[in-house]
Amino acid sequence: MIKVITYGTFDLLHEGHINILKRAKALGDYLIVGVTTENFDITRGKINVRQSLMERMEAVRNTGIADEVIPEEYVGQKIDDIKRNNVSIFALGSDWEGKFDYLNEYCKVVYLPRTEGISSSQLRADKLVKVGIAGSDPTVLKLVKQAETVNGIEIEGIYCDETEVTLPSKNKYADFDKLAADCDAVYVAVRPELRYGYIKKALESGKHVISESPVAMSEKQARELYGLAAKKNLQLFDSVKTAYALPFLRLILLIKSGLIGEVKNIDATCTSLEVREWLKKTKYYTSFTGWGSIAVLPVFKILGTEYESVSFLTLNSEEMNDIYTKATFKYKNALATINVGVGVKSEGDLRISGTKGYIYVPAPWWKSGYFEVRFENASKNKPYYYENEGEGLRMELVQFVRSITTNESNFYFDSELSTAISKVMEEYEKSL
Ligand code: C2G
Repeated sequence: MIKVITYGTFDLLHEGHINILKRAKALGDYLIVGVTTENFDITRGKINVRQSLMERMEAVRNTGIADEVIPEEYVGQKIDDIKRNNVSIFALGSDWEGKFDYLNEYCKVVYLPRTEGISSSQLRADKLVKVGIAGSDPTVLKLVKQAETVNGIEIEGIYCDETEVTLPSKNKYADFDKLAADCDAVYVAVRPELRYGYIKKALESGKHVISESPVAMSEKQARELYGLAAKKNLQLFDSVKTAYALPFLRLILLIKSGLIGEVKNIDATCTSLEVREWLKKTKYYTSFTGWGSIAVLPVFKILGTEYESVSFLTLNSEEMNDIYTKATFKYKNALATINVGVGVKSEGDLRISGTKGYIYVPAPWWKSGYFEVRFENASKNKPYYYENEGEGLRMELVQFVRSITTNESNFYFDSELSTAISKVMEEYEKSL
């Protein structure tokens, strides 16, 4: 029996894919199709895949052409698959001509003609989401940069009434309503106390929203916004980038798997020395409103949002309110402390302590691709490394486009988490 193997992402399965599968199958008697996993695609620079691995594998299976469908998870797997399955022919589209000649050592390599005029990228680009930016938070520049790497998203223009960052030379709008009217979605990067108003306006005019965190300064306002989004069938994304970053997602799963036992304490520190003039003018966007959402993320993701109480200690300087805040959460069976500062510099690390061991994430933990699981018996310590392309923001944009086009809910960051963050902001304000 002649076994043939081929690989691909097979996102939004189209005629070109079906043709290649048929051509590959015609080369032998038995066709194995390797479908790339999300992680493997990310490491090879393909980040805007729309469908999940399950959906893509199912679509390939449903063609009825493949005899076996397997996931492709790592570099070098092709060699493994060929050897293990006794494969005679490796086939791939002509766009890969020459790239897999090294496999000739293990089987015959065939490049098949590619179907012209159709591609997954084209299909993805058909559903273009136009995004308008409101505000001048420094993350605007990061978002514009990341948006360039994500298919299906386009920055339409920018509206800003106060600016200290050099904004990209995109269409400038003098009026927010006009910007919203020209877009499908709005990215809200105004000061914290103004966000609720902008988000509400955008949702009311039927636009999806991605907002810097917190989305509102009270629980009630956050609930109102999410209620409005649900009613209008719109997406509202709370943009805590770390929540979408692969290393952080893996860290949470490791903890849930019980590796360090029951989590009893979390210490998270986030600081930066920011010299922005308008920080001095506002009672907001100081340490807690600026860093609180990120610092509290591991706490809420690991211990949940049902804490029993929270207490705050805040330092002011003559120039600025809240140059440093320490917040301690008391849970039924655990504690957590977050330290945040914009006027004090400290080690921005994260420690998660459990009954069997602990996890140490070095500074800056919110974008670290590395962490260590440590035990009493240090010989059992283990390091973990992950790709962190785009610091979570890229994956967030990918999910944002996916949620808009498929109406899939935001699995990384739900409205309850976002609302809990707004609730903490409210409690912080009351403590002042
Ligand atoms: N294809 C084609 N015609 C098109 C589009 C794609 O023949 N119009 C072929 C590709 O050449 C490839 C297969 O369909 O053989 C799957 O394409 P993709 O889903 O784009 O996956 P790709 O990134 O090419 O994955 O390591 C190699 C990869 O696994 C191949």
